[in-house]
Amino acid sequence: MERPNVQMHRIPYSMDRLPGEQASRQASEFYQLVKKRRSIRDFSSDPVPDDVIRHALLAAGTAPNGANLQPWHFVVVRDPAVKRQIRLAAEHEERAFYNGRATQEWLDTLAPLGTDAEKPFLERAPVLIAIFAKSKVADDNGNMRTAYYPKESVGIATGMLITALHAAGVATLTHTPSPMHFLNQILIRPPEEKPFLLLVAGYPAKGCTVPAIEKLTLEEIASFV
Ligand code: IYR
Repeated sequence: MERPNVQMHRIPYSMDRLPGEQASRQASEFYQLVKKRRSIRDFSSDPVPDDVIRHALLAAGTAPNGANLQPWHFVVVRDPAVKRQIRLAAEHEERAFYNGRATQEWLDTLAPLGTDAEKPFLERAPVLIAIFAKSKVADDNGNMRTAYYPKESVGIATGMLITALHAAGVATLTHTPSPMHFLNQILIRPPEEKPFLLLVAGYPAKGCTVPAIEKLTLEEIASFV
């Protein structure tokens, strides 16, 4: 079948070519910034400015994605009553996880991190961002179209969101109670939006601690050919 002539209008694009030394410095400085990021579970209830959340979401929305269909939706939850509903539903799933759904191998792997089915941070943290991946997106005429690579796209956007929040001094926790379809019910999202992740955002509480973990070395995570 012949393809219709629907080529998009094109515009020029260029990037400033940084001198080598400056590029090295900026790459190194970026690494120094992101390596300080840690997932936390002990959140302060101090609020995060709306403007910070809004800009971090705008940054996430610039992520590369399948056919520019932008198959994501972010629900920012600050209402204590809604946070409570989410906590209760998540803890219900987590109890099933810790009391039988998870394999013994999985539980053994998690044991050093000290996690359990109690999720008080879902109420205490000032912001929860429920992230949905759309399997279908509406086109200009309102017709539903298949989205391509939704999980990859939303995964990249989520990474950018986490990094943008970290750069603004906001800590996060990627939380994935499983299954997560209770988020569709509580947040009234349509079935073609699949809950991808619940991002908890806020500031570390006084006395917050994190596990003393180590990251793999460059040689361990990368090879050069
Ligand atoms: N979702 C559970 C279990 C859990 C799983 C992994 I993989 C983690 O890195 C951490 C926790 C929970 O949130 O407790």
